This record gives sequence, C-alpha cells and structure tokens, in this order.
Amino acid sequence: MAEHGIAARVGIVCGSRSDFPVMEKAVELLGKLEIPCELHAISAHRAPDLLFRFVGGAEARGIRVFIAAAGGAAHLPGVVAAKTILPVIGVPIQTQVAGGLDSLLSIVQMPKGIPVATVAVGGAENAALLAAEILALSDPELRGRLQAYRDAQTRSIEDDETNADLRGER
Ligand code: RP5
Repeated sequence: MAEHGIAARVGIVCGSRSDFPVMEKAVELLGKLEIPCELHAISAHRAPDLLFRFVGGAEARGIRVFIAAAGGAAHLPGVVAAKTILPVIGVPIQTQVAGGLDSLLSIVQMPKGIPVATVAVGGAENAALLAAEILALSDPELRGRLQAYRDAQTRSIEDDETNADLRGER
C-alpha cells in the first residue's frame, strides 16, 4: 500500500497484519514529517518469494530505508537486511510468550555482517524517527522539520503544568 500517492521513501513491512496496530504509529509519524511511506504485510516464512520481490524492487521505486516489524522468531528484519544494502530498522513486536523479549532477541542479536538497527519492543515511533534522521542526512528541509518536531516535543514538557515553577529558569 503506497501512502500519499507519491514515491515512498520508507518501506515498512510487517510479518502479519496483526502488527499493523503498532506500526500504524510509524506511518502516522512519518506522515507528520511529510515522508511518504508504504506499508505491507509480508511474512518472511510464509511468503519468502513475495518478500524478495518487495525488497528487490524497492530502491528503484524510491525507498531509501526499510522498517521491518515482527514478533516471535522474528527473522523478517534480518531477511530484509540480507537482500538489500539500504539501512534496515527492526521493530520487535510484543508477544504472549515472553512479552516480546523473544522478538527483541531475534532481531537485536544479528550475527556480524548484516546489521539491523533495533528499537525497543513496540518502538514504532522511534523507528520512524530513526528513518527520518537517516533521510535527513541528505535532505535539509526534512532536517528542519525534524528539528521543529524535537523543539515542539521539548516545549510540551517545559510547558507541563508540573514544571510551572521552573519556567523562569529557561
Ligand atoms: C509474526 O508472528 C508476525 O510478525 C506477528 O507479530 C506474529 C503473529 O503473526 P500472526 O499470528 O498474526 O500471523 O510472523
């Protein structure tokens, strides 16, 4: 699924549609930063040929970063990384078995040679921000939007009513 009708720069792939409620937070944040993305549900073990087709054609379509989310024996991000030289960010999805520790270890413990940048369990927003930071290296306008996002985040904490006494020290 392509978002915004223009060439996507971030390719988000989930092992299952059941991961979408988590990963839609990444889609939303990328949208706020005006970064076009596409979202797919492709299981690495149930549809490996389709996954290879998706990854193989992505760079030509404009994709520059992948975000891959999976739960359990979460090999999807590693398999995506094996088939591309573009950066891959892995998002471990929470599970019933070990609260997502199984997913986290499956993604973060990549043996050397093929890196996957791993965020926290359910860390869809940080995955989106990390993808934005990578894209911003060669996109000064995006860098400006990212800085504005950060500044607004900081301001919202400074403006919290519990911090009223500290405001004069700004
Ligand atoms: C993984 O197994 C998916 O990424 C999902 O997190 C988990 C459960 O998948 P379904 O039972 O929803 O197919 O492949």
